[in-house]
Amino acid sequence: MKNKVKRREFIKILGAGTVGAAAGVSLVNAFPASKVDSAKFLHVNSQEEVSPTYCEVCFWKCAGWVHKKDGKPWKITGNAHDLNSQGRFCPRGTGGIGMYTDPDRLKTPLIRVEKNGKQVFRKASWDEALDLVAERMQSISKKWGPECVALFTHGSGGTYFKNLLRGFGSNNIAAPSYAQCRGPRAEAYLLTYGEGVGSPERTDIKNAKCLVLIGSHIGENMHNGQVQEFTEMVANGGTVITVDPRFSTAASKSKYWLPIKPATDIALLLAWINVIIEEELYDKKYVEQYTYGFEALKESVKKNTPEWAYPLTTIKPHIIRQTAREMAKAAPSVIIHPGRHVTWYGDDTQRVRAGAILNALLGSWGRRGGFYAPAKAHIKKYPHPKYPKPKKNWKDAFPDQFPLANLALSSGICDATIPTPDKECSFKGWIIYGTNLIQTLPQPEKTLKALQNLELVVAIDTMPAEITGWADVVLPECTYLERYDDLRISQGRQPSVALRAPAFKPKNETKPAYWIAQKLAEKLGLEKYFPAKTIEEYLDYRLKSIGSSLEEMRKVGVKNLAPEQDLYFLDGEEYEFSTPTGKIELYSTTLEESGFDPIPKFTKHEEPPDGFYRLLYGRAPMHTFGRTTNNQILNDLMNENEVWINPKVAKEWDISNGEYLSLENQDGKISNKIKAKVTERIRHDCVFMVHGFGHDRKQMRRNYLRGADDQKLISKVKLDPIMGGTGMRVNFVTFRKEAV
Ligand SMILES: Nc1nc2c(c(=O)[nH]1)N[C@H]1C(S)=C(S)[C@@H](COP(=O)(O)OP(=O)(O)OC[C@H]3O[C@@H](n4cnc5c(=O)[nH]c(N)nc54)[C@H](O)[C@@H]3O)O[C@H]1N2
Ligand SMILES: Nc1nc2c(c(=O)[nH]1)N[C@H]1C(S)=C(S)[C@@H](COP(=O)(O)OP(=O)(O)OC[C@H]3O[C@@H](n4cnc5c(=O)[nH]c(N)nc54)[C@H](O)[C@@H]3O)O[C@H]1N2
Ligand code: SF4
Ligand SMILES: [Mo]
Repeated sequence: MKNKVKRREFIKILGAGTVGAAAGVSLVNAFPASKVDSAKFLHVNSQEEVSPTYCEVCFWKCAGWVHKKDGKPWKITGNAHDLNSQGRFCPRGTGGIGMYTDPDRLKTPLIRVEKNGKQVFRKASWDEALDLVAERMQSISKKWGPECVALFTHGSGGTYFKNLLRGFGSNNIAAPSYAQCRGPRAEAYLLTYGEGVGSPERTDIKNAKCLVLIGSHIGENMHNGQVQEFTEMVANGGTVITVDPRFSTAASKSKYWLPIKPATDIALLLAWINVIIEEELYDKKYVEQYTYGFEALKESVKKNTPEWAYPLTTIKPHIIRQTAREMAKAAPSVIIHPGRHVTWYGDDTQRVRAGAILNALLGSWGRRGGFYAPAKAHIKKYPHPKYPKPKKNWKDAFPDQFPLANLALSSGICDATIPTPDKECSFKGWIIYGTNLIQTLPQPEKTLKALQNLELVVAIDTMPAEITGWADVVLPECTYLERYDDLRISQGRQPSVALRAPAFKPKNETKPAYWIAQKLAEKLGLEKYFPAKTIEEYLDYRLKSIGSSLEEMRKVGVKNLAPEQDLYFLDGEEYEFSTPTGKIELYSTTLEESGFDPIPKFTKHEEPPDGFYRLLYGRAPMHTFGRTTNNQILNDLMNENEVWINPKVAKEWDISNGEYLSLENQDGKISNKIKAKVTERIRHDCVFMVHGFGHDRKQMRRNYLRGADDQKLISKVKLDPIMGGTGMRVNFVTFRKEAV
């Protein structure tokens, strides 16, 4: 197929406000101590108003209250009845007001036009912008079928666009939180236990006596409820074992820090399994009753002794034995944390499975201080007609690959948009909701190439993020503080429901996602999929099905739906797991059938060449990816990232602490300038930086060229053959003293 699309140029979006015009005082106060229920103060002061919300600064979705004083934003606090937040917000959540006040926000719909031979955006009315989107979607549908329009989504408002796209006839809906994040974990637990760990995770951390963190950097990874449970566990004297090439915040709270050589975790996990089996430290009764394939596992790990693992991992054999015994001593109140962002080296499903197997040997699934059985909320959906059945889906572009992927791969859709000699590209239109694909997907040059092959690119965002510069149509959403959204329905020890209601009127011409999707549906003749006239009607219907109402939820914000019950297995309780054998599969029959190792094995990964260091990345407590770096309140706390370098390495390169330099990767990709942080807290064979910095769009004036973007250096990935996750820690960098 000839590419008829005119080459898409990046367009800058001109900002209007003045830098620094946003609300002044820093509202940030990490975990403010107040556990007071703000609802009680509803009428204390006539100038103070509160309205319920759940936070959108990350996807933990804490419920809280937005406070206004004299109609102006004041602060956000936690809802005392909310189990996700325990009544306290994290620093990012309290800084959420900065999303609303950001002067650089998108303000009006924009359409790409050509002016004097140059592509520019012109302001458009909602009607014009949505007419154009509808017209192009219909034209793509006529020529290639509705399935050739894909949706990328991350965030609450994505729900309505999913509904729209399914009604349109496509189920090509992908989130980066699968192939770039949790996908391998979802599949590894499904293969082993027949179900996933969910979000918030079903880990009973507060009752655990021993917690093993493989990379998971709790504390920097600031998922509120989890951090609070971690703190409680540590305060109660629980043992933490942290495996991380970097001395993370979690490592600083640990009894054992195992500074493992990156990319060798499977070797350590197999050695632990070996010790637990050889020293007969496993839960015999549990293993016999609930698991399948123990003998095969025992045989398979015979050779994986601590002595075997030592030269691979650099962790001494006696430490491997000691830590295995610590776990066994705490069993079954022990958790090998399943991780969250687990797309590291391409063998990620197998690594997470090795941890899942260890949990089974220690008998922690279904046990207090291990993994509890979460209760789920049952809330009626608003009825709508059946969706048409799509004739094809993204998997058709990869007939022999990733057999066990259960969700669409965002990176896969990107690949299937670039035509190759043997394959026509399948996608002609992208609708992008709340995900900055340029910084989010690895191999950004591939993303740019795909963008050139599209007839329609729509970006629905709140900020002029990188991705919006590549769109044909930019649709400005109002922030979460200016809109209703679908209910937050959480699983957990108790299921719960939370309401987000607008605290402020949408600024400028911005609109909520529900409104945008519904209007677009009307233009496509798909209004039957949005039968509720307004979101208020939609929410009220759903809430009435649990005996509540929109009116009540506006007052209480959160409802916990049932008392805690049946969190753990009763002693010897019969239980059928949803796996092919009905047991916890130490030996995976599904993996065997699909031609993969039924028991995880260690394979060696490529090592950095001389003068190069493995590039690792992670989180900072006060930021969520790139979505908060332009937020004044959070930018005040951290306005650039640094590259962590071991002092020995720094000495070799004559790099001093605080010096600016650039990084260059194995393919000659060069980063923006970044400050060196010379520290003993990282191994000599790797460097580390926080993801989400290094924006290069002038329209975001506060984060422009602040720090470096790790994604620019991720030009290589290793795909997980089981489910298509993109292993991203396979890039090596060296230093360029002359910073660019
Ligand atoms: N190199 C590298 N890549 C990574 C990661 C990494 O650590 N390093 N992490 C991976 C992981 S774990 C994940 S989950 C993904 C996350 O990837 P993304 O979810 O894409 O994260 P962001 O980069 O923050 O992009 C969010 C976009 O949503 C916009 N936005 C914020 N609020 C709203 C809203 O209310 N409405 C709308 N419409 N838009 C909004 C922001 O302005 C921003 O453009 O990235 C993955 N990719
Ligand atoms: N503040 C904040 N919190 C967040 C987010 C955020 O953006 N900001 N994002 C949320 C999201 S979507 C996700 S998915 C999670 C991600 O949070 P996690 O799941 O905790 O992230 P990881 O990438 O697994 O962990 C990064 C850690 O892994 C270490 N590491 C790197 N390579 C290796 C290795 O080979 N072996 C071992 N053992 N360790 C290694 C790094 O040094 C770093 O400490 O965080 C969530 N929480
Ligand atoms: S953990 Fe923090 S940023 Fe995430 S939802 Fe909760 S308060 Fe918001
Ligand atoms: Mo993630």
